[in-house]
Amino acid sequence: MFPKGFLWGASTSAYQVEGAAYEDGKKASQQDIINKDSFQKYGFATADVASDEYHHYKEDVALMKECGFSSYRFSIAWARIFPDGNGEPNPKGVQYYHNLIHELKAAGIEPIVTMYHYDCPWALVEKYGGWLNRQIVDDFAKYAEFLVKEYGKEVRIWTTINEQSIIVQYWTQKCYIPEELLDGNHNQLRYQINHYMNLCHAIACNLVHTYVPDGIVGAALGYSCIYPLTSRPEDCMAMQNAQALRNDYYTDIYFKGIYNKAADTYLKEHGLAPVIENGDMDLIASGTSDFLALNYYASECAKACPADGKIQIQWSGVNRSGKKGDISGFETHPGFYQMCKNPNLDTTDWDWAIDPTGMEYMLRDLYNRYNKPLMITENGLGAYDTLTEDGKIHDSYRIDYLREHIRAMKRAIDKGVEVISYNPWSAIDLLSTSNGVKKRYGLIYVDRTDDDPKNCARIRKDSFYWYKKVIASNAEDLT
Ligand code: BGP
Repeated sequence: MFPKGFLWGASTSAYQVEGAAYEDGKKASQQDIINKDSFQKYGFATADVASDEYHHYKEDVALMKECGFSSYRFSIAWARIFPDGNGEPNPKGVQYYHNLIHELKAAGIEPIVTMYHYDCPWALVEKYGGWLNRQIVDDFAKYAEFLVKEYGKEVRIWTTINEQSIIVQYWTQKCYIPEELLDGNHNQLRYQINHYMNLCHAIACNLVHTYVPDGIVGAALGYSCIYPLTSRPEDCMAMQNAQALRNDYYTDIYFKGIYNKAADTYLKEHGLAPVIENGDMDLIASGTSDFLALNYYASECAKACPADGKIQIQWSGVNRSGKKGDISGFETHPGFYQMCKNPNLDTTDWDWAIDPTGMEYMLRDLYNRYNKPLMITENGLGAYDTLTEDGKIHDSYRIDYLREHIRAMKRAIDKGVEVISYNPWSAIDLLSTSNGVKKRYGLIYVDRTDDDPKNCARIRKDSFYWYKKVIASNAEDLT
């Protein structure tokens, strides 16, 4: 059974919903630049308008209230607060989030705030390369301190950095990385960026603990449980290797303050390990997390692979077309593991394996190992939706997906796992990180296309009405 007071809601991120990319003093983030490029190359929408939540936030909060949300997870755009990344705060940007938070609180909705969701201010990229430079740790620290002091009276639940593991894997979508670093010889930088993020995460945890009296804080991690392709011992070992490098490498930092040994050894053997300065590990160990927030969409599968060959990370696992099977290959670490398709699972049109049981597996495994409360801050089905002539969206496929994942979460809770909240992706349709706006996740439809933002009218999908019943019954009624 879901406990009384369980937080139900949904999730978004700033650059994917807000729009108003250059309004009221905001300057570009790296996502404004990356998404302009994706528009040119693939025809995916830019972040200029996105879902225009900046202008629709009152309407959106009213819809969340109607649906019964008791929480809403959103992120703050660093470049709206500090347009130049550092220096003077932008009063209008600061006010926008006060307005949003007040609107939510007045509707009885608890804000769950993410400090950083892929959108480094472009000014810092221009100044020193953004995340490629250790200087960002100082600027992030100032930004995080500003946030907790400014909003800490109203915001109790904080997540620090969104999806470090996914930033490592898909660094060009999530960070601005100059062309000349993409030839495969600079993969160490992925782990260096991650190290800077670990420092930032620890600093942010300490800030919340210092300035937010009843505050709780943790990272939001993109997490897939990993199965072995077969029961051959070699595949099972490869699964353990993949688990170490893709998952434990992050969770061991958050909860134990150490780099996972197997992953660290592998990275050192291949010249990929980050440079660590004196005092870094002490700082990391001091910034303990109160919970782990999980973004779970799909499980993964790994198999053994020969020791000769090249490390393949760049462009692995990307499907841009939205046609099943059109995937650009699989991450390979020769002699360690290779990711592969799980023949037992159906996938979305973008080749993400649909696996509700994986949610239960993940929750039980993480709780067994770390014994800390868990939150689901993302989970959802990216799909093509059709707006019918009479203005409806019949997304039964999304309802099926969410229902089975809620059931899986319930099974984990019934076996003793402490889960605090469920915030599927996404509250409303928004700009996908990899596929424009035609890949939709929302409970609420946003009427726009990749090349035409139209008026971004909001329309409740069938899943909205279904989720409303789920919340009202604390998930007793999932029909
Ligand atoms: C997570 C991100 C989100 C999001 C989601 C779906 O990795 O935290 O920002 O968009 O995945 O991914 P996509 O948009 O690429 O379909």
